Amino acid sequence: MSFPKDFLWGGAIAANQYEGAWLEGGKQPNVTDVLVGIMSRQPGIAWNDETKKYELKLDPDKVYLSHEAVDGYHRYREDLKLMKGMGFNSFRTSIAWGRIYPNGDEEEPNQEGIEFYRDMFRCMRELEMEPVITLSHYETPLHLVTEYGGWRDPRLIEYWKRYVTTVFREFSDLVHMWLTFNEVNNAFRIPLVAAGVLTVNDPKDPSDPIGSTTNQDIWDAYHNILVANAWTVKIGHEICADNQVGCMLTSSNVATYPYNCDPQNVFGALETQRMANFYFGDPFCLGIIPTYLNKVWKKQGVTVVFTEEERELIRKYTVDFFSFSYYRSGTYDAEFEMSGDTGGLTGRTNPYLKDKAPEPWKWPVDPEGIRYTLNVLYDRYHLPLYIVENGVGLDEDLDENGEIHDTFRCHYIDEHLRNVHKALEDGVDCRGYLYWGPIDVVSAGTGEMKKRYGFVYVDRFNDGHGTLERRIKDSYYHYKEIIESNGEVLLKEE
Ligand code: BGP
Repeated sequence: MSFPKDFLWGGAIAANQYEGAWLEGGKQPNVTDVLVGIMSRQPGIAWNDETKKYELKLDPDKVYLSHEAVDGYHRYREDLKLMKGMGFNSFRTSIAWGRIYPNGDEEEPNQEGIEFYRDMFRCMRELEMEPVITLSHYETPLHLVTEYGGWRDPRLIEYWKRYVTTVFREFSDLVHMWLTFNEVNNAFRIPLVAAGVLTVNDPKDPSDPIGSTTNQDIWDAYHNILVANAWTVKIGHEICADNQVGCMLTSSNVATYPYNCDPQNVFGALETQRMANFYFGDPFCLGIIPTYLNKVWKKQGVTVVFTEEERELIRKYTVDFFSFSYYRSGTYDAEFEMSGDTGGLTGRTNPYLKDKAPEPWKWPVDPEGIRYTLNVLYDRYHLPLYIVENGVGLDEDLDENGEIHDTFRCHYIDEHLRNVHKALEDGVDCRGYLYWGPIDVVSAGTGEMKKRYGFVYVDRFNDGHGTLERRIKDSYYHYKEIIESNGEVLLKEE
């Protein structure tokens, strides 16, 4: 048995890490534009004591690489051709909300933004690649955050509905696969980007905006995002019957293993899975708001009330598929703090995992974790699954011949895909593997160029210099071979 006939093979990127042109074509800043890395706790905004509002104030000593990124805004045609060169039949990117509604709360969309994405999606279709489009990949317009506190304010539901209605109307002839909120289940770890939320009414310490964001505001954002997600499914289906709307959650922590069989650790692992993933996954996929949240809310002293109409909406408009990122597993031990970054929470070192990525990031490598994750998600939701992010970031330089021999990356992909295949044999309905990120882009977590995931190298560096020239790495040919054989080449070698 090989991979399914219509399996999606491709790669994934995001507008904010790829396009650059942060103020071109009518776009206004979004939340990632003010951060050097989404894990950073110091956004480039400052409190104005007169207006009692935050306003844009970038740090002149920092290099905001994402502002130019890898210039995808001007180069997507050539880049997409490079992707096609590997045989991609699908490609994931996001629409930067701020290209369509620059401040988020306008009545009318920005035509230039619409034209830009229309051409990009048309180009994907010409190259016979299925566009897989994220509606919000950490890209809430900054104005919505500084003016309203972002998703804590229910008015965002209306602005969001306007935005998604526009893009569904404009692009449903070209795009049928839509992902709602990228990794929104990171809401508590990185509230500003993942949940687009900030406490703007009387923040505790305005010089520490992220630290001043209250749990109540994050839960209000949770509430409003669940409602908005349901509206997205409803509107998407109404505008075009071919539209498939899925959620996108970081699911590295679905694979949270108890460190041992101590019942405390087993239950702790379960609680980590819940609060790192299922608290969003269950409402999105099953239409239910988990009852264990009542205890969490009580403990945190917050009030979260869904009206009967909202519950009904969430129950009725569940997603069509589940898409997710998987980078590594975590290991729960009650004695250790679970901490992490964009790859997920790790906890205690897992003694059974022998492999890890090289310095300096050293993310543990657990290919069997992807099989486990696929099985857990399928058992729970019985929905088509798409892996829309999996990959490895490496510190790479061209050798004396101008080449990059990224054997570690090839090995990483092989092992993960073999486990995807095992999950297929287990009976899981997994329909695609979109590698993160097939061309070097600005890293999400640390905002640098040095951390490269690409099959295609981009000449740009942490200090901002570089020609932006593209070069092919060894992994390009490797992935091409896998795709050409529909994965069979991996199974022969097993
Ligand atoms: C995910 C994000 C991506 C991405 C990837 C790798 O969390 O959805 O945007 O970049 O992680 O993370 P990083 O770039 O920090 O290595």
